[in-house]
Amino acid sequence: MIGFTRRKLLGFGGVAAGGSLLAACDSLAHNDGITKVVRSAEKASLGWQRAIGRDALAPEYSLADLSPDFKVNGTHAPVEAQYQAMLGNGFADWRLKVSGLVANPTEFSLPQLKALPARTQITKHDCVEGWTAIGQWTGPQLGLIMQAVGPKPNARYVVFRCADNYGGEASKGGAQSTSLYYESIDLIDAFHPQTILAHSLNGKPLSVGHGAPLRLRVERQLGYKQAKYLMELVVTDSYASFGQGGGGYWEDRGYEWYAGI
Ligand SMILES: Nc1nc2c(c(=O)[nH]1)N[C@H]1C(S)=C(S)[C@@H](COP(=O)(O)O)O[C@H]1N2
Ligand SMILES: [Mo]
Repeated sequence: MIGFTRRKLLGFGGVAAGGSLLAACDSLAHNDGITKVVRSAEKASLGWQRAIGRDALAPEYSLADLSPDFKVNGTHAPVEAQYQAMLGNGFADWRLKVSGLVANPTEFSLPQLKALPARTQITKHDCVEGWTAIGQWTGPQLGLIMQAVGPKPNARYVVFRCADNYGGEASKGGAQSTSLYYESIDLIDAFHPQTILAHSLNGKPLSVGHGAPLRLRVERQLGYKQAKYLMELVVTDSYASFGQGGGGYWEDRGYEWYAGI
């Protein structure tokens, strides 16, 4: 296993420049399934590789700037039986499924995702409701996952399927909504260096409130894009057939699809 310092330095850019994910993480190299996936991803097509490099960064902060209390918003604890069962089992049965327009559909366990080179970033979360909070997020770059599964040339978006029905909590009126939370971003944001699948906040595994076991951080966009309780990533050429077609739970209710800060 690579050391912490090297792991910290190995951003997606570093991996891409080195040309090999295998060199980046020895423990993954011992996993045959992932080795195969990663090898074939190295023959990726130019179509999606052009998306790499449009990487103006959102501001990053220091440890001294961390908010003492990072508010929990939206779903606080998914009521869905499937989620409750996975939580009860410490997420041992949870898998992140990656499907759609990819060369190698793959399922990642939490230990596998935690073994990948990670990025740690201290950023400001900005909710449309008017509050902000600064937190330190850690997890593998989505670009690394995308490189492993190999988007097909016609791939344009990544759709994030979540475990929670936002309206399902009693405090929000019970089963008023029948649609699970979802979000989508384009491949430019998917390959942005600050777009990570975070498993930790402020150095600790995500709490249920903040989206355990895994959530999206896409730092140039607003709070509602930061999908919690990730279950599945679908790579697609259009998000029209998901939810009500707006590209996300709140987009279906009138919010902007590109929620730039
Ligand atoms: N799955 C899911 N993701 C979600 C939400 C939600 O209700 N469900 N709420 C969104 C909104 S509006 C915000 S501001 C942030 C809140 O994240 P936090 O609870 O970690 O502060 O998550 C976003 N992602
Ligand atoms: Mo929000």
